[in-house]
Amino acid sequence: MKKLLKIFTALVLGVTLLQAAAFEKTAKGGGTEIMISSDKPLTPGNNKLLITIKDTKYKDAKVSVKVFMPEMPGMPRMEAEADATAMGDGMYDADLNFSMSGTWQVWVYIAPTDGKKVRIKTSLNI
Ligand SMILES: [Cu+2]
Repeated sequence: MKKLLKIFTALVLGVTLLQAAAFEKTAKGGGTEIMISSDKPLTPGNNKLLITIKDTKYKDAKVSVKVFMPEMPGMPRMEAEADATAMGDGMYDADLNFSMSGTWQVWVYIAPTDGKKVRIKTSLNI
């Protein structure tokens, strides 16, 4: 019975963790690492991205995100930008509109209160 309870608890925990982030990706740049995640699967249109910065030296940083898709045959360059909202504990929320499906370049800017601004480049598929 105890064993069953353990298995059940593990299952519930597992499902909870899965629901916690439908999308997750780490990216590195400027000597630091961030995690980009989303509660919901990414879709064309509005998405809320959560940026987690582990490095405590960026605790009170201003974070902004630029996403873009370079020009494609018969299609202009597409771009969206957002200032992220600080949620505490190195977490930042950014609302971004991805105007179509495909591969998007993601540039995350971290501007510490004191020191050099950092840019982290990555990409994601929608
Ligand atoms: Cu495109």
